[in-house]
Amino acid sequence: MKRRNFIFDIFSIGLMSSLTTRLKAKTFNITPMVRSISTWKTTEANLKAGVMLDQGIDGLTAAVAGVAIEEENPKNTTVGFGGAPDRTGSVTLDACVMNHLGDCGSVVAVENIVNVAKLARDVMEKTPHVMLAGKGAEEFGVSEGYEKINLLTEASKNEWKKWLENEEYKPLINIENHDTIGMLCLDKDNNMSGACTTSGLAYKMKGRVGDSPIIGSGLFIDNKIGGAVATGLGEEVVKTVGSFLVVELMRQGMSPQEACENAVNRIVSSNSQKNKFQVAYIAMNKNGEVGSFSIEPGFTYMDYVNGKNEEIKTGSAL
Ligand code: SD4
Repeated sequence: MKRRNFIFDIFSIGLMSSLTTRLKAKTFNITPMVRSISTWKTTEANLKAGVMLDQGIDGLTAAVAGVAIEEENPKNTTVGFGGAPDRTGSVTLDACVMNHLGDCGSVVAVENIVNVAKLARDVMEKTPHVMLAGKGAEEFGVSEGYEKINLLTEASKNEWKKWLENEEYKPLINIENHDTIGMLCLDKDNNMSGACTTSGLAYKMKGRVGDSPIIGSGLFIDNKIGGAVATGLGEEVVKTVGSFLVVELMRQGMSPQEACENAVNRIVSSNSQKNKFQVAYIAMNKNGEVGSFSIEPGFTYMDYVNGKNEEIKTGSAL
């Protein structure tokens, strides 16, 4: 063999083997367990899902029932009924779900319907589509028997009126104004599903859509690897397809914690904005290991495992 070819062959063998190492998906030795995690201090919602998982209910049903608690909670001004309106005074909701089969459903900018994660599930299971937006989503909901109700509570209306006095749009993000719920559920069959539901950023422009209903941004599940959900400034999550990124990093061998840190740091290092903002991820792999990380301090998430539901503080990049 000529020396040049020999060197080329050695190089290509090396390249091939490093490629196959890199492309080999992570495998897990599974110990059966159930676990649910959800963004922010969504105690009741996570407990609901966790108890359902302990009862043997599947992950998707548990996740949709869990997040419904926040959708129906008028005090949570970032989700469902009582959510803060856009700057014209309309409450518009975004949600999505994804199951262990890789099926997904999403609804975008829906008015007058409270349980939009369930509606996203109905889009997934009862229509030939993945996403329905605005009036179309609302009409589909009504045809499925969802009740139409005004989502704007007196309290949210009053806050909006106060906001109108200066009309300063500052989506400063943290515990004070962020409670979007994203939830991941690992069920007794070791299947993972998730849901994400929000009213988006308070006083957003009419028609604005964030990351939460976008599969891969607000939520992503790959049942061979695990799942991730995002909360925070959706514009920044969308730019890096954040939840998909976290799952892909886990596929390459990172722990959920390492993957969340990596995805957050990617936003921090490529950030063109000078303003402060929050983005946080939570993730779980097929072994039931979890991780979480945020840009700004202050983010917490709920963790239900072995019958215990606890609030966990996360580390942050800044
Ligand atoms: C959005 N990511 O619409 C959502 C907002 C959020 O807690 O997470 N709020 O950008």
